[in-house]
Amino acid sequence: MSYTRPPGRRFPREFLWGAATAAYQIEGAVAEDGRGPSIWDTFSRTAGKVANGDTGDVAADHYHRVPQDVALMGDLGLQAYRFSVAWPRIQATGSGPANPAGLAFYSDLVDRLLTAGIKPIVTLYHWDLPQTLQDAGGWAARDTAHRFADYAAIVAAALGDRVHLWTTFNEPWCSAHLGYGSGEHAPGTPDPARALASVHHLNLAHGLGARAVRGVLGDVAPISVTYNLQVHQAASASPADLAAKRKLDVIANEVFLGPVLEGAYPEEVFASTARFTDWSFIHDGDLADIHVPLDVLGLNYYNTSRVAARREPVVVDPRAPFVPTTAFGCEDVEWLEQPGPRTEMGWNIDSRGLTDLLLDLHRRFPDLPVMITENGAAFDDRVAPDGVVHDADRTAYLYDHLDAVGAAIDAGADVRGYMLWSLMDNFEWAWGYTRRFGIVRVDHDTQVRTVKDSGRWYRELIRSGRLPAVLPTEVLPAAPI
Ligand code: GBH
Repeated sequence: MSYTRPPGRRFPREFLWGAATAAYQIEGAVAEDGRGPSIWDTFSRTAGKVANGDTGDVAADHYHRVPQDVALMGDLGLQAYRFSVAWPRIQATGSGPANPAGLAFYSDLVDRLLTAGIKPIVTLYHWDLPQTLQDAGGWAARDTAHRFADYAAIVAAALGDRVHLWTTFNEPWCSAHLGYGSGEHAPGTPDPARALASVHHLNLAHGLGARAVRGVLGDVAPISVTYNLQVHQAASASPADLAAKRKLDVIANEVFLGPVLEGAYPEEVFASTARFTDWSFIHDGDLADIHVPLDVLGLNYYNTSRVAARREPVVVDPRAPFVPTTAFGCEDVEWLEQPGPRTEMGWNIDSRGLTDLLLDLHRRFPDLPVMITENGAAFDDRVAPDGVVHDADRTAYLYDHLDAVGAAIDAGADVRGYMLWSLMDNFEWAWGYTRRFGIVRVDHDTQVRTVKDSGRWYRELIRSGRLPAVLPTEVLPAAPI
């Protein structure tokens, strides 16, 4: 009897293959050409906040290496490149006239990408708020949303129709919940009332920013927002565990999806957070401003979590000091250990969660196309004697997740592309340079770039547009890039 291998997965012809980065994580040059300080400069220089005291002062020195980095993207065969614009390069203090040198940097990058046949996908905000705006209240201050709209209009006017897709925000959950909830990210000041005000002002800024971009470029300007929607799996089908899952879905996901895509906050959140705020920062007309039609929903996906209702009744003393957390008002919910393998971040590997998420979104928003704007993994890369990183673990992670994307597409989900995180090793926020997500290795002393095995595998995947039926155990040796 002969066995025929399944042919593997062929992706749609127009499916965009790319890779992603973010300004503070790769650029360096933090005090050059008029760039002002951001909250991440301040945070990374505060003792105890970032591993090893690392900062983005040099990062991958991308600011000085654009020609060679774009050439590298071309060698990898990328069809799109997702990067972010550093607000403090454009407006050093977050308001006032544009800094021509900052605009010139991104304009040159966009031109070089287009010359190389690579579509630019621009994120306007990937966490580097100008410090001056933080001093005036940061995202907890309503005015920051208006400042963002001004900034968005400036960038839209400068880069114009050369941009393939605009993204207002990368993971506003992180800005609000990690910045003001757990304190793991800048500004690092746990305060649930300010966190929830920040949620609303980030939503407002998204709406005003999207309107500003369309005000400059017309309604044809393609606009998206990127969320790290969290896939909470209930530990059982009991009503209590399902309610626990819903409570976390609301505080992590629905506070963004609701207003942005449906025009309303989920009612439950007002009760579950009443101890912290009365939500009076929502003004008349805000929800109409926030609820703008989007062309694409961006999704960053890494892992899943398992949740349950606590067995013991939980009594919360309203006068007790706030215990830093990202799950405001969810003291009665507990996280359970996820089984299975983990990446170097300690995050579990669960590619089926991505298929489930894509299909849930497809059922709920059938007309809204999705793009995977980040997916990837940190592993303990070793440089082999031949000078290359044989990162079979990363390739396997990418393979499984692309297979999960393919499964969702086959079941009807409209997924337009995949931006791998990340193009190159970089400043991994609170982990500094101790974690590596790149398909290109960066030697953080010499800045030398070396394509890893996963990068060569990705190049072949892009070339063929086909995910093989099985992951080759030997990941494309020879053929150095
Ligand atoms: C993204 O955020 C960022 O956009 C990017 O800049 C960053 O470099 C990249 O990911 C890698 O970190 O509760 O232990 O199960 C990732 C946001 C939020 C994803 C927390 C994982 C749950 C971890 N992350 N989340 S856990």
